[in-house]
Amino acid sequence: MKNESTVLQRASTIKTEAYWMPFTHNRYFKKNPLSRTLVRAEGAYYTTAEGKRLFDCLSGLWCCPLGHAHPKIAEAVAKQVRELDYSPAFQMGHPKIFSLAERIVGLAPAGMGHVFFGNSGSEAVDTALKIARTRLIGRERGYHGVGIGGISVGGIAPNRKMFAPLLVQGVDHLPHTHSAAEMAFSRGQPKWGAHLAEELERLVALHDASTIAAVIVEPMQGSGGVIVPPAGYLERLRQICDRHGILLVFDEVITGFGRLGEPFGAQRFGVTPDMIAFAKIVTNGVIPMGGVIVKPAIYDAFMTGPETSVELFHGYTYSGHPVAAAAAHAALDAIAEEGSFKRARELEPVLERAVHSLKGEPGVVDIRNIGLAAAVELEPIQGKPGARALKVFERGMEEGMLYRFTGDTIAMAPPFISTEPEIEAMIEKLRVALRAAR
Ligand code: PXG
Repeated sequence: MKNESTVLQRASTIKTEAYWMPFTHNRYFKKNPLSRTLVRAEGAYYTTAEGKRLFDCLSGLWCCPLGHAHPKIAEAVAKQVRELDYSPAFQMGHPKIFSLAERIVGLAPAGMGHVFFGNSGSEAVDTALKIARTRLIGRERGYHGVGIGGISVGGIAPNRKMFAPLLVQGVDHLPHTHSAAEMAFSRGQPKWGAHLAEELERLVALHDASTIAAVIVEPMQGSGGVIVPPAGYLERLRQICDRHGILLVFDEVITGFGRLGEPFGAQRFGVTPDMIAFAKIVTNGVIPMGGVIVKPAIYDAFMTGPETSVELFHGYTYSGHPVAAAAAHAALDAIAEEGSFKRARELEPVLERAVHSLKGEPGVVDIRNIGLAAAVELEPIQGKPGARALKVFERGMEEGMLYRFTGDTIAMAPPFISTEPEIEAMIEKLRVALRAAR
């Protein structure tokens, strides 16, 4: 294809120096950029600047499970750009964002009422925290984006350490729920660990409930390495929050819109929070969008004062962007037409069976899974944390697989459009890469 070779040629002349890459080892990347420069995407596959096809094992960064270049979404975006490309977010509205909010409330667990929009998970989280106001309780190993609020309630040490003086005051953390001794290689929800929710009682005793506004947790910790909530844990958190009048916020940036086979983790686990932060899959990753779904009581609490006064001094230029709204409508249409949530549920046991077959492979110390998400944790090479996972990642690309690695954990969250043989191949290639990286 002439077109294809032009794209590849153009990519091969890229100068990489000016771009400061996010969450990336810039210097290492820039030594050999072409193998990791993507020029095309279609369905469940990327093509690199070297012309190599890669299976998209993490659905982009958890956000593109309906497949790339989805014709419906592409068309909706193109049409929207011509019809209404931008509409001021403050004091103005447009039809698609009102209908989208209604649609998202319809997908959320019963009892939710309103949606506030931003453009990312980080903005969604910071919005939820601003709605709750202080004091805030997060959790160890939690990832809530990179806003000052998000890193303050987050529990991933390197993300906090660099910005320690900027962290929000008066935040405390629940312990994370992972225990290698109690739950290594468990499938789905571990049986051990519900009691860890009682730590919230300890924090309430320490600070007094009247000083605590909200607890924020990911129903399943994604970036922390697919840490699955112990059976009964989220239920207990809900009970304790209810007992003390504390808001429970679910950060569903990863788990929202089907990753766990239900619209939200809330439905998968049968626990309804007071606010849900979402992003990513809402537009299939095509246009940035995020937001917060809140219960009516929360919205109503702000609707006081003169009718002409602004109730919440918060918002973004691109809150509820029309093109993002069009992409979200098309993504939700596609989800409904293609039965994506059901498909994710069907593939869950395929992924579970396949990924747990890696037990016993070199360096594998734990395997975790739920929904269409799985992680394989590796024993770090002595004195070189992250080096083993990097080797696996690089070998994976040679094998045609784009895995995600952070630290020494390999994460996978394949597209909902994956076939069973593709999921099996993703795991068999990982086996090859693990054996090569010993
Ligand atoms: N909350 C959660 C639970 C997330 O997973 C964010 C907030 C922030 O979203 P934005 O859109 O601001 O990036 C996230 C983001 C990974 C990975 O490999 C995860 C995320 C982003 C990039 C990589 O696990 N999650």
